[in-house]
Amino acid sequence: PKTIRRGDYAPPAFLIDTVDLDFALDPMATIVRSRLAFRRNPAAAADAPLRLDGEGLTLLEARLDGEALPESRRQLGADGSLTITDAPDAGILETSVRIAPERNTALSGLYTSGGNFYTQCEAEGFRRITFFPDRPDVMSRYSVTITADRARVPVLLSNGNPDGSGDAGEGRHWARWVDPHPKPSYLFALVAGDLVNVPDSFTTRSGRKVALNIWVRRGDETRCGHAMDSLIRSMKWDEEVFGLEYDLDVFNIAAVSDFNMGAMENKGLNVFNTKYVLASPETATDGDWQGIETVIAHEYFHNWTGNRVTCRDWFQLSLKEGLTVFRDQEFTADQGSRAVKRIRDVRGLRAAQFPEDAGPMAHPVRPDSYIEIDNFYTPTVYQKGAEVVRLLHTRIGPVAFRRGMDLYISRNDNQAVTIEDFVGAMQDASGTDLTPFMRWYDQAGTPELTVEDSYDPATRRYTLTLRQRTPPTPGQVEKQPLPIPVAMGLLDDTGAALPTRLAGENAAQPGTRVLLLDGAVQDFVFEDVPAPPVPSLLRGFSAPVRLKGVPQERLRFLAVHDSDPFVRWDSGQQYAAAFMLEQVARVQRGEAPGFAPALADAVANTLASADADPAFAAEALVLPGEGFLADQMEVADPEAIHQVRRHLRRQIGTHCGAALLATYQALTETGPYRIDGRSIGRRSLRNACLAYLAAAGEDGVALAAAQYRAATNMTDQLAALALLADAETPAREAGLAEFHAKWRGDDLVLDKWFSIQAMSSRPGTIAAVRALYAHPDFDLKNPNRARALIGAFASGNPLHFHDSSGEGYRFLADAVIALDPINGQTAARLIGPLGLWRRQWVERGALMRRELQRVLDTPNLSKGSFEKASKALQ
Ligand code: HT7
Ligand code: ZN
Repeated sequence: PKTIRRGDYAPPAFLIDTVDLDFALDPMATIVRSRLAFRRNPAAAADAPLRLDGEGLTLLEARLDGEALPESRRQLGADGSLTITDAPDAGILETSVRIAPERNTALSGLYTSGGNFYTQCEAEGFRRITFFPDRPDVMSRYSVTITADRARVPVLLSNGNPDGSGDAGEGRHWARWVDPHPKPSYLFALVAGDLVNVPDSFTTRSGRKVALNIWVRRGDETRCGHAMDSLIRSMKWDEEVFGLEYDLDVFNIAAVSDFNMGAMENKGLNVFNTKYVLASPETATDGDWQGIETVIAHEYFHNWTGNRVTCRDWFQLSLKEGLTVFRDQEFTADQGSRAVKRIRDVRGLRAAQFPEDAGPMAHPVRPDSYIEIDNFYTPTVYQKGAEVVRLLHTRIGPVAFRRGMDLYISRNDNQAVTIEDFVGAMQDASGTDLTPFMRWYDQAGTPELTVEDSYDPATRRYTLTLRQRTPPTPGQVEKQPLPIPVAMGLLDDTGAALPTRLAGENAAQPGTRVLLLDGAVQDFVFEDVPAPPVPSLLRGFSAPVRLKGVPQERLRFLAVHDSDPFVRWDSGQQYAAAFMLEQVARVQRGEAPGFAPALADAVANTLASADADPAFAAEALVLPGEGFLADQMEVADPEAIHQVRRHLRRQIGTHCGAALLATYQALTETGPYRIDGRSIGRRSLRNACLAYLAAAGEDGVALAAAQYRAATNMTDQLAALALLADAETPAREAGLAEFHAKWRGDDLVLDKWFSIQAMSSRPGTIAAVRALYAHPDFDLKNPNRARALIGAFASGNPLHFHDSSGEGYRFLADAVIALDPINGQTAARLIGPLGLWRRQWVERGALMRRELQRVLDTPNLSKGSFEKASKALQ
């Protein structure tokens, strides 16, 4: 397969001003007629032919300026494209093609799910619907007419505003949609079928009334309230915080249960995975509620960052994704606890992006090349991309950042632009030279930040030496220093904040300040420091780096005293992680893991003050995860890590049993289920206590069984069932069977049943996972179900995935090979965990490589899976 390189970008030869599409919908034979008004792009080579992308289309007819095109002037390429020779500089091209949505299991292009029609065009799905220059820098105005059987397909939706509907005879009907805003083809959408809508409305701050609709399957209407509420809050927030108003008369969201990702921001017609729309207390966990709020906000925010201002090419993907993740993170932070949100986001970044940056698929936020762009919707492009936007925000401050956003949008509205355009707007709005920050977009790998310090009592000078180093990544051996904003403060020995004055400054600053480390090593000299201070660094996680080598006693001190909640939480985590890694080393030497009374003290202190902020306390109680610990090791040892974590949980559960039980009982909910931040925090804390109690022994397991039976909401029920699924108790089989019987008819809940079992640490889990794969309710064609079992096992169960027999690896490879011909995109995304073979013992690494090779040797492998497996093996 061909490698696409960023440096090879060339402007499109032809532009398409308007697109008129006509769909005659039929599951096996949909006819798509298209009328394109094209003209030669003055910015491109004058002699380039008119080439239209296409994939799997049956061409029925092609006409140029009203005349049928002879075969001699139209060539169908081996890749499915259509090239017109001797095209005039401007004209009208009409094509008619046939496609079979029902056969489309890849879920890219036009496909059916449950008898309804849906599209997914990002990144390159539009070419599976009609012939078109399917690239984001071709922006056109669309009108769409849809015709279908009225009884089976009563609802006909597309982008933009409705523009008429009527009877088409013979039991069919039609509807027309017009989108006044130019857009790239990846934002095209069509949804049609037997759907019902939950309506609402929003009046923009300039007084325009927008009709809002969420379209779902009959029966799901009662579970859309939270999604609608999140949408309305998002619309309001974007007006208040960024001055951005919605720009159409309607905003439609359609939910579909077969979907390759979370959701899609098509102009005026977002398509969502049902997972990110449907929620009720009985069926959705607090995590699901939070996920819905995030994804609804994210897709809505794309209306300006992505849709009105879009990407010139797919290498610029983070221009829309990193920026929009930053915006959705800020939205959520403003809805509740900013500190807890930051902690959760950093936890997510470290769990997914840091390992990616340290593995074979490491790539810059703006990649240099790809084979299959679908493989680059990654934590690096999304989450690290958001961190880079946050860096800029920290560097220039919120006021200049907002000015920069205004400038970015006003300069680039209705255009397809690059990351330079975004950074350039921030630079011009702030008057700060941001050129060095471009390195964050172009250099892969997670920088390591180390600290040394010294205090001179004679001069009362305190010198902080910051050093950075970025390890080599595939294809990028030499690394440049990056500009790293380090938000920091100094504490005295009682934990009180010291004002800070750097050499050369006139006055001391109170509170947090930001140092800019922009060389490999730099000294920061503070004046008038009365005694040796404790530095608090990287407050709020001001840069996506690994802060290394902070001594344990400083971490303990900061975990208790720092004013910055992120540093308090992180210091506790780093302290625990360092201790746990020491115990892993002991286990590897054949010794028993030890126990740190300091950790039990920290848990006791957290519990004692938990009432002030239960959500924060819950975050502080959870020990660093197995993946996080593995990522700290040069060569991981999943068994030893699991053993140490389990041992420590048991020890803490035993030592702090009384306090844990008291907190657990005090948090028992009596009133109705509520979904505000405090209630969610109380449930998280209560379930964190329960997890320790269950780790400690039978009484705790019995408590989990009782909670499972008594729970009236999915959060508490699932938390208890997950603990039972890990335990040796008769309540386990009973609970799992009862849960299955109760929720068999609910796809989203049943996914949880599969995941819980896939992530169990019990012996025999691999065989259980194989049995679940053969279960009548398992459906490889449904991406949610595939991820719930295969993804949860490979990414969420390091103990069994890395079983020394290699059976876990073999299961994953078998599943990928079976899924690839059905849905290559989803198959390729599952391969990731096999790529971390360099971080495992040689014997395990060999087994992993063998399975990657088996994937690679599969005939007709999709180019996505080829890219993932081949890069993993390099
Ligand atoms: N922009 C959307 C990405 C997306 C996607 C990409 C590839 C294949 C299928 C897809 N579905 C959605 C989602 C987002 O980030 O907002
Ligand atoms: Zn997005």
